[in-house]
Amino acid sequence: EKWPKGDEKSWKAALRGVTTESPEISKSIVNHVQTSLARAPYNIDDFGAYQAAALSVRDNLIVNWNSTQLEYSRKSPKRAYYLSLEFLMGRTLSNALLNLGVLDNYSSSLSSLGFSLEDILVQERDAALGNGGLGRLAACYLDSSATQELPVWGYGLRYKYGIFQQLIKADDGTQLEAPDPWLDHQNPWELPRLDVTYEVRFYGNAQRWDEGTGRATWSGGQEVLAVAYDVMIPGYGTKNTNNLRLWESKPKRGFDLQSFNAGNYERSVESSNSAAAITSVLYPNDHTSFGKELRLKQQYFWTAASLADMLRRFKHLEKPISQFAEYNAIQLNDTHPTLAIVELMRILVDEEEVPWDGAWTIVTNTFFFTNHTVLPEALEKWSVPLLEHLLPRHLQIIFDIVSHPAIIRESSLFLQSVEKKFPGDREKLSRLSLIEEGFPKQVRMANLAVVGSRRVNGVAELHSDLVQKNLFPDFVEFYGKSKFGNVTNGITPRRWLDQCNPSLSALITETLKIERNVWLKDLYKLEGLLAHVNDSEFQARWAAVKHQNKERLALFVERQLGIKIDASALFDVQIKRLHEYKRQTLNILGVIHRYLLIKSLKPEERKKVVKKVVFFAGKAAPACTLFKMSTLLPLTIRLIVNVARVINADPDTNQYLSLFFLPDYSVSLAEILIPASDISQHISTAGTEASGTSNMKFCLNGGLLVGTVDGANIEIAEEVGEDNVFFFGHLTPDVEDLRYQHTYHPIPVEEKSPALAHVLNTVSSGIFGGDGVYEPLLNTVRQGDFYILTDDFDSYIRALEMVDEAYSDRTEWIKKSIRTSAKMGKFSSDRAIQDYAQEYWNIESVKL
Ligand code: RUG
Repeated sequence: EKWPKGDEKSWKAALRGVTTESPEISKSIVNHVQTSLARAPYNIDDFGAYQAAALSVRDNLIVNWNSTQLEYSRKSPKRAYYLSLEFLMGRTLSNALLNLGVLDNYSSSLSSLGFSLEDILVQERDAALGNGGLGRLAACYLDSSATQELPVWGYGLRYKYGIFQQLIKADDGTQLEAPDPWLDHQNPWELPRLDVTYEVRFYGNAQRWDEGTGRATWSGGQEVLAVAYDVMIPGYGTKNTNNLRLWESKPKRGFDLQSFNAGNYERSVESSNSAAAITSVLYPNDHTSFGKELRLKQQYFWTAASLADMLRRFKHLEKPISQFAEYNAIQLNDTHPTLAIVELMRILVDEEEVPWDGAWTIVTNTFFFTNHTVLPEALEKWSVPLLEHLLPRHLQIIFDIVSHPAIIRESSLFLQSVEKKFPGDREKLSRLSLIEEGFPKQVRMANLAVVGSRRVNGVAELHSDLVQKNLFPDFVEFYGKSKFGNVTNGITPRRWLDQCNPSLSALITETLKIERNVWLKDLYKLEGLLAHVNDSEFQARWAAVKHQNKERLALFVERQLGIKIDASALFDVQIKRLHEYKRQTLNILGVIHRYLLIKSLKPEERKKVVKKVVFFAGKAAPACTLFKMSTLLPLTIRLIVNVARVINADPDTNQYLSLFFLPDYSVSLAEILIPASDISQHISTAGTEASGTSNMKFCLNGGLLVGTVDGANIEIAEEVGEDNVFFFGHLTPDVEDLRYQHTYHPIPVEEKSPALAHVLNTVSSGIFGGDGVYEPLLNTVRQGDFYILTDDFDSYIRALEMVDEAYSDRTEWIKKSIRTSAKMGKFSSDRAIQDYAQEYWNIESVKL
């Protein structure tokens, strides 16, 4: 495209501050073009205009940020800190414009300068410092905390490279990974705080003083500098602007001058490279514990810097250290930050000279722990020799916690009761232990997190139940039930409705006859839509918005993949990380089943088929490495891509069924896909998906849900009514029995599900290419079938048939869609964050 686009006169007027619309905004944009970007006015492309607009918005955020932080300092409220290794923020500009209430003003200013806001917004790169649900949840919680005016800060790492960029190889459909250098262009949303730094130690020696005090001195080893970068988090419709502090690692002493002078250049920069490596890249795996030293370094670096920062802030209050937990609550987002428990003990005992028991009381009143999965492979363990090498003092403290008198007292009491109940049950105690016996011994981070926290929660009712019954039953017995709770996840309606679906938001505001900023802050107000379900004009407008969003997606796909899509077809979407338990394989096998069925019909019969377009998107953890067997997930992507190639090219069927794998799934891509879905798939094996959050996003945007009785699907159905959800499959209590049966009394697929057997054989026959390449994937279904696809396939197909049937009655469908959206109040992250604030952290809002 050619630029400059605008009219020179309007730029000059803007500079003089004499434009008719929002003169201050136009002037500030043009000023930033000239000063911050050092470009002549008028001489700017879309990206430059984005940068200038972002810098201008940032000026407002900074003012609000400063007032908020000043107010927090003045009022000294109890604060909460959200420790998360991942914050999947996505784009910021549109969110900041919305929250500041200046969207229209910027839109008109930009347009007077010759730009369209829409073109400007897409210039921004996603901040993708996360893998999936866990990181996006953290981002939603920051938005809600600021909106609820709660004094909450996030702490994370400023990775130089976020989640990898996913490319799909054109010839065979395999996933390729490329780095995501998201900071290559200046990041306008962060404030480098080069003066806020802490030294973090690794390796070295821990010397105990004497056994009595439990104190020690830790010295030597490597020292690395943590430098703070602050990201401003504006609340919606309030001036309150919270902070997300991200740490970058830097060498403490530049480079080694001695080696340099001796001519050994490489040696001279070795240690500075190793320091910088700590925050260089996000680990692209969720649900796997890797045991890699660099990952452990990340975890300690981040928790140590964050705690030092909190301590410094607390000291400004000039309160006795014994009151630390009265002023600070720290939320552990999964086990990743569990070392913070040990680090706070170290600070209190070694540096603040607090007696051990007092320190332990402070610690166990400060921390709260959220578990996000019951999958055993995700539970983090660190080997004792690795800990001893990297963090010798922390290992001592962990062993001291194990033999801490109070714990010993309790456990011997507990042991006595166990003895009584289960005579001779030594296994129970070994299950409770922080240390797992073996070669080498391992520290169980989840057990440590439970022991060191005041309360523990899961992320949906079913999950929290499984956390108590399956994951930590011995701890429940040990501490009693009251230590364990549930906070069902939530999503921010600002990004996941108003921003991604402005037409629906406008229709809702008009229909409810209340201000947008009222229902966007009190999502239960959506229930008011129920009064309009039978209004045919409203139904038509609701349907028109959905259609418009489908057209938008169709256009996006056409631009990306060059294929036209019929927006009147049923849009069926599954977007999430690729994982065996999420069962993308079940979905693609279902698509093949549908294809074969349509293919077998006579041409006139085909016309009765419900037209459908199926979308997949999601990244697979790179199929690794020297140490770990590669997974079959990339093979699932390959199968999807190659099935898509065949069926999209089949003239017999392609008007009735088409299939797309959209590469490089991201927050921004989700913002296009979610408003466009008629139906979305949440089909994990029952009992495996802790919650899921995209299910909530789809439903909020009037998409219906096909799913298993799992995670938050269950609570969604409770809210919207089971007749508005398409449930299928075996229930959680059946799964173990079925797995047992697969191992000891296997029934051949041909017998269990002839339809599935036919699909598997078709793939084996090679019609989707691959020369036997899919056999390992198919064999996981034919043998073992850990995720019970063979048991669920027939009921899955029946659920999809019911979807077709329901979709054929378009008026009924629209009613279901409206009802679903109307009942999503519970799933606002504002509700979730209030649960944490009241039931866990005990913090209150601070009004500016
Ligand atoms: O898999 C879970 C999702 O079910 C959940 O909705 C999300 C947020 O609570 O967290 C996901 N998760 C779990 N991400 N990583 C893990 C394990 O570390």
